[in-house]
Amino acid sequence: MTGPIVALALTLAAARPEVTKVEPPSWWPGSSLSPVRLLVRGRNLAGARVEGEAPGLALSGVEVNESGTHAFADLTIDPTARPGMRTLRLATAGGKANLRFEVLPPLAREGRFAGITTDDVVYLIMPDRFANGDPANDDPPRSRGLLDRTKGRFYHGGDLEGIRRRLPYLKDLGITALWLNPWYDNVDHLNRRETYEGAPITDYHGYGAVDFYAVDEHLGDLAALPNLVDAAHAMGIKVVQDQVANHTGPYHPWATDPPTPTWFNGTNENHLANVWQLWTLADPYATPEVQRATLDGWFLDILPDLNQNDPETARYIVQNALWWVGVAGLDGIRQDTLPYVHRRFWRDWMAALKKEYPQLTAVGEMSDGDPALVSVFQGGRQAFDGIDSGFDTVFDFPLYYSLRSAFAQGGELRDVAKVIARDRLYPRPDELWTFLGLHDVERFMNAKAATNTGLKLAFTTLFAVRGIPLVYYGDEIAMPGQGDPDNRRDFPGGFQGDARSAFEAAGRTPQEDDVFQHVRRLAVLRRELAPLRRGRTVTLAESAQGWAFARVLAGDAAIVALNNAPEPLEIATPVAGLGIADGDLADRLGGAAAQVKGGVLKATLPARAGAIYAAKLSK
Ligand SMILES: [Ca+2]
Ligand SMILES: [Ca+2]
Ligand SMILES: [Ca+2]
Repeated sequence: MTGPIVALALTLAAARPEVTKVEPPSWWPGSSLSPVRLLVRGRNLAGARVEGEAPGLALSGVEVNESGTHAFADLTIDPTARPGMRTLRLATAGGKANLRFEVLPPLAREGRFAGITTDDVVYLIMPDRFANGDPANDDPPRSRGLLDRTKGRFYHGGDLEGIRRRLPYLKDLGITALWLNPWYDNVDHLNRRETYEGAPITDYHGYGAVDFYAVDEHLGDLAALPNLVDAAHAMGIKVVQDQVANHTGPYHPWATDPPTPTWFNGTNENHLANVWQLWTLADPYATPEVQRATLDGWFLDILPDLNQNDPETARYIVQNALWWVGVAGLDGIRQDTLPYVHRRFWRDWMAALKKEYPQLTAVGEMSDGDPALVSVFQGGRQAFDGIDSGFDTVFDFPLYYSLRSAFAQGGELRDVAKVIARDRLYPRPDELWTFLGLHDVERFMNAKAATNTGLKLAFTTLFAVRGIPLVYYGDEIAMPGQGDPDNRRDFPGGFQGDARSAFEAAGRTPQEDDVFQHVRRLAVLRRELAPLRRGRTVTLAESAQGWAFARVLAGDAAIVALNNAPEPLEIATPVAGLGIADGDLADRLGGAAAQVKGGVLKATLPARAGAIYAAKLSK
């Protein structure tokens, strides 16, 4: 017995340390975040210490986890450190391992980190499904066999370079900001943990990160990203990254080898499943036990839930967000699954981002139809729990449901007005991100009563009500699609061999071009009429299928009149209180003019149509 044990001990003592990953791989001098907390992954790191020096860098306080697979250390970057690759050395009793780290030149702030405002029109793209700019990465050597355009849940070949090449299309449409679904590296093989009808899928959608510091090889690489961002900025288009702080993909290396024992809420073998009880998170009477499965449970019972109460995990996530913004020059962050992370963490996360990038904005996904619940997650005031998360804004899911109901499902327009009437619940309702569709819901055109006319009227409403309008790629050409993944079809003309290109007028069907031209016109109007972007809202008249409101800014107003009935609607609404003088007002959407006489605006709207009248105010 004695012999083998001695031999094993000798083997362990002699095991050489290895470093396989350094996170973050780079940083820049002069950052408000200092020191940088390094997370080094490898093997045999027990007892590691820093040896030698690297110019401009100081590494200290190395801590290694019990299994010797992860080391944490504080890295201080001298403000005068010159850009370039550095090699630091970790030494153990078993030997030495190099650790590579790059000092980057900080990006110029001019034209970057700008934040998304009510002046913007945002366009959401699922990068795999929009345009293929680089066929060489369609079926990459390291992840062969995941490409199949006939399958909804396989990669289709779209990439960052494809988006870059289509920027002129987006510019022409009137888009000023892009939100891209996650570009993190996702698993290089089939996802056999999440199956449909017994068949495995791929993580083409990007929400299953296995590396938070890399771009998926199907979409491009770390060079393609700033190429896209810089080209977009040069055209006046901002870029928003989709980040996921709640969970990792099922195949992230941490799932079987966490850096700390409490890195996740539970383990692969022993964890709670998420029960989606969102309302409990804003229930003033709820105990932590009631909320636990919603905050700490694993999505689909398979996505490892990050534990932001572990200070190391929290630092990792904050740094990761800062790193992407800093290396790519991003303007905003869309945060996935916002409510499933506790609000104290968001307060700290947001504060760290604002400290470095005061204009940067973050929008959170709080998917629920009740403004009373959604509004709790928009920062700017203390909520019932005493916490002001500071989180800039959230998506307006309540308005989305009402727009769909009124314009695609045969419902009433007054339900849209009723949602707006609850704006008092939000700290800043004007900054809500409004939308008709996105990647998680059935396409507008697949609803039971959807028509081109209804879609155009919905877009008119979207571009005229308060908020920051978001267009889901393809909705501007009335693209159809059922739920996930059929709602993520390839944009026609984005892929080699496509029979036609909807990126060009000649390649669009009359129905597609009809909607495209309408959205384009609305974007122009929004640019020309400042009240549509920045004006306060004044409700003028409401009925079951009629609605008139004004957006008022200084000496200007935009009067918006909407008729969702299948017959013409006569409207007569007092506007003298706004200071609108008598006379004719042209419909900037091309319809008949309205008459203001004796302080009353009169107009006849055709069936299912909207009008936007611009007016000067006398007071
Ligand atoms: Ca490609
Ligand atoms: Ca990958
Ligand atoms: Ca969680």
